[in-house]
Parts: sequence; structure tokens; C-alpha cells
Amino acid sequence: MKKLLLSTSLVLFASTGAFADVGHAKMAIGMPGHTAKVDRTIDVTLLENDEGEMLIESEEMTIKQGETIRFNITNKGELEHEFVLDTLENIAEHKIEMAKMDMEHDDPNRIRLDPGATGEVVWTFANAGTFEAACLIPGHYESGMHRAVSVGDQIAQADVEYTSGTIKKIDAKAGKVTIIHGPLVNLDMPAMTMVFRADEAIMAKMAEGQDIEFVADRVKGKLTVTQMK
Ligand SMILES: [Cu+2]
Repeated sequence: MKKLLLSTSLVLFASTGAFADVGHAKMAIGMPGHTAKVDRTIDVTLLENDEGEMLIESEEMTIKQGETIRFNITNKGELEHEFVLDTLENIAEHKIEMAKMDMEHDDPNRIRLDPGATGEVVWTFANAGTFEAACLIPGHYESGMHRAVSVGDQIAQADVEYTSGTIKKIDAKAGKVTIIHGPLVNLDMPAMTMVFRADEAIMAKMAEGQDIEFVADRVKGKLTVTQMK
């Protein structure tokens, strides 16, 4: 596995060099970053869960314009997965190409990992906007392997969409809360009543029957209330 890791980073390094030489390092999402200038690391896990979903899990990908991020990516699934950073348009376009033929690419904004493998993508986000991280292996995007990448302060703020809900039931011991909620745009879910996880700090602010505004996301494969007001 060490060997695999090494060869992956060499390939990435080599392609980054080639990319810069060609001089078309002006992708809308930014450019390959220099390892020496990394501002921050974001750990990313690629996996499948018991519900048949495929996921890209990480902290919120909210990035300042100009920031260089090291994405430290681990494939904890049983299948091969990819991690691609691009504009929504390019992701949609490449998804169609991949559906015709599952090609292995060698772009600096893209890495493909065998089950159990780890790799990294170092990227400088030069422009503000909403981008996407995705896996474009046929069928994986549709199974849930995509998440928003927000670059720029204003956009990052506006992008956090609060959903209104009413707390139906709290099970503090189990760390679970049942919420009757509106559509959860970031999770692609319609309005319904669902059970969420919540940590103690958030749970302490909750009461049954209370109307709340909240943000939910997947944390370790479980739907979790991450913010509340
Ligand atoms: Cu995948």
C-alpha cells in the first residue's frame, strides 16, 4: 500500500508540472496548489453505506478565495472511487463522458483511489463561486457522491441554508431527535419527519414542541443536526 501511495503522489506531481507547462492553468475553479503553500487540510472520506448510498464525507467545504487546500482523501469503501473538483457545468459534462466510457483520467483536479487507498489533491481556489466535489464513476454521482464547494466569504455565508422544523421528540440518551422539517436542499430531501443525530451542545438547546431553524448534514453516514438557531 505504501508503494501505491507513493506512485499516486508521483503521478499527481508529474501531471501538475505538465499542467503548468502547458500554461492553461486557468480553470474556473482555480489551479493546482503548491504543497509548500498549503493553508489548510480537509480530510475527506469516500465510502458506501448500508443504505446503498455512496458518499463524500468531510467538514463543510467552505473555502476563502485564494486559499490553498490539501484534500487528504481516503477510500474507506469496498469499491473504487474518484474525487474530482470542478465547476457544476464541467462535472455534468464529464459525467456524460464517463457514462459512455469509464475512463481513468490523470488531471491535477482529480484522483482515483482503490478501496483502502489514500491520496491527496492540493488545490488553490483562485475564484469565488459554488463548485462541486464529486465521483464520476458511472452511477456513483447519482448514488450521492457529490458535495458543494463554496469559495468566497459572502457566498459561503449565503450558502448555508437553514431549514425550518418543529421538534417532535427528543431522546437525549441516544443522541437522537425527531424533527418535522421542510425540504433539506443540501441533502436533496423533501419535507418530512425524520430522526437526526445531534451532539450534546445542540441537544441542550432543544425542547420538544420547539420551532427551530437548522442545518443538517451527513456525519459518519448519519443525518446530523450541525447548526441550529
Ligand atoms: Cu465513487
